[in-house]
Amino acid sequence: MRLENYVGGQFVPARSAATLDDIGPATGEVITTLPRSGPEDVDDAVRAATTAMEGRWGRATVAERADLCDAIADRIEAELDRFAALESLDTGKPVQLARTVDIPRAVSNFRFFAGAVRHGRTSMHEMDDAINYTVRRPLGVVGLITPWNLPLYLLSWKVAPALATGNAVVAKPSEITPLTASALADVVHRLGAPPGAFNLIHGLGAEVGQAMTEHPGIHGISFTGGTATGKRVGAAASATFKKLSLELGGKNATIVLDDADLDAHLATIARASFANQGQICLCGSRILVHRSRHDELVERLVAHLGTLVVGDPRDPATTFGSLTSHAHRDKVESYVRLAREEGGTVVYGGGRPVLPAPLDAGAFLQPTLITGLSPSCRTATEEIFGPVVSVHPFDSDAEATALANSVRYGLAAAVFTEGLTRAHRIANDLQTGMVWVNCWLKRDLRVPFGGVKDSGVGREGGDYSMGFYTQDKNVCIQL
Ligand code: NAD
Ligand code: 6OD
Repeated sequence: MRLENYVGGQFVPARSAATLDDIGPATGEVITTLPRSGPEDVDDAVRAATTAMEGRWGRATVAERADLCDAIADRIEAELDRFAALESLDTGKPVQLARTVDIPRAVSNFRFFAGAVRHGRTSMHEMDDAINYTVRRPLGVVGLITPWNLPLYLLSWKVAPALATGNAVVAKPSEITPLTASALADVVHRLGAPPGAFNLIHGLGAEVGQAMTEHPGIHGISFTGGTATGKRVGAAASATFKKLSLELGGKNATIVLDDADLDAHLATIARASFANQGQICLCGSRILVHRSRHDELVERLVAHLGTLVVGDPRDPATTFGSLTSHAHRDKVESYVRLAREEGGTVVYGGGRPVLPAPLDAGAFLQPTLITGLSPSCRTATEEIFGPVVSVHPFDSDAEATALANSVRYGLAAAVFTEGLTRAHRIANDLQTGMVWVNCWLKRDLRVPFGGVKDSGVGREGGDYSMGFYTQDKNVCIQL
């Protein structure tokens, strides 16, 4: 199996014929190769997308666009096992997680935006002597750049609204996890979508992503990834006045108040910390807990972590897989060392699990819980993006909020309390784009998704995505 780009309805190698290896992180073995594309391949894709907008795809009706999204959803759903196996192989995540979260969510993304565009509304503003009506038109050619942690989930979160609203897409998935993006291109191809409506270019961020953000033929960029990369994307995209959506990093707080019902919520607190091996931008990598509940929470979390099944991602019984690359594990491990230097006590994990061959060569790291760190130390304030979570006591709701707000990021937070008034007050005072109360990652696809501070610019989801991928035109008629 060799992956190829998908340009103008054809599967093609990079013009240079250069390739990159795709490594399966659970074993370190090469799974396949992918094109190491360059600016010339991006040019080809933009040309194909522009031609599509000038041709059949640009004239597609709302019903045709919605039907295409529904058909993509149906195909992915019908091939759930294949997609889940590919996602697990590429990322090291448990296949069961891919089967129950990643792939079903990709299906929902396509179905949701098919429905959204079918039921879309525009506005009319009446004056005494004139009427204004506002129409929504696609942006044109949009560039979609995505990370490795939830490959198809996040790619489809962008492709679905972009196609539903009538844009032509140039997509660039992470070079670390290209498999399901290629499987999506295969589905689009088999469905006979108009050539050039969906184009896929594989390759490195600095080579393909950078060329996309600089390309004058791309009218908008939706980027999900790290904050440092987001800065580069923003700077490059501004030179050609591209519309921009940036979903970036986080250092989210899970706040456990003195009245939290741990019997009801312990499993959610653990999931918020360690789901997908802690590699979800929304994971609560800092647990702030009222001092009166600190020891109880730590003890119960340690017991819970002991029940996780670390091992072969292909095994349906596995609940904790490998990290997505060896380089990333090196980075996460460096934070465990740093935490020890900063005076932390590792109360669970901290090392590599002992696993049989070939998993012994995989990028595994135990779920790791650390106490005793200052909330202002590097471990507690920098994004680690892995299964390393620190626990910090506080004495008042005001202190919890201040600690939560003390970092440069502002993506999400979760609050656990039985007190409704306290929950409202804390939710109001938190400097984040999203707050969950007594739950985590509960998703209604209509609500705004995005962060403040260094966690990004703009919102995606529901009307926010429909607005991002379109431009409004007002027509004023004198009566
Ligand atoms: P990354 O920033 O390294 O890469 C993301 C994507 O950008 C990849 O496709 C990469 O190839 C590309 N890229 C790299 N350099 C580029 C450049 N100069 N120009 C254009 N594109 C470039 O991020 P990652 O390591 O793949 O993912 C982890 C990061 O993503 C974490 O910081 C995490 O918090 C963040 N993330 C955020 C969200 C969110 O919704 N806020 C969701 C998932 C991940
Ligand atoms: O749920 C979503 O819509 C979303 N964008 C999740 C992002 C998760 C980050 O890793």
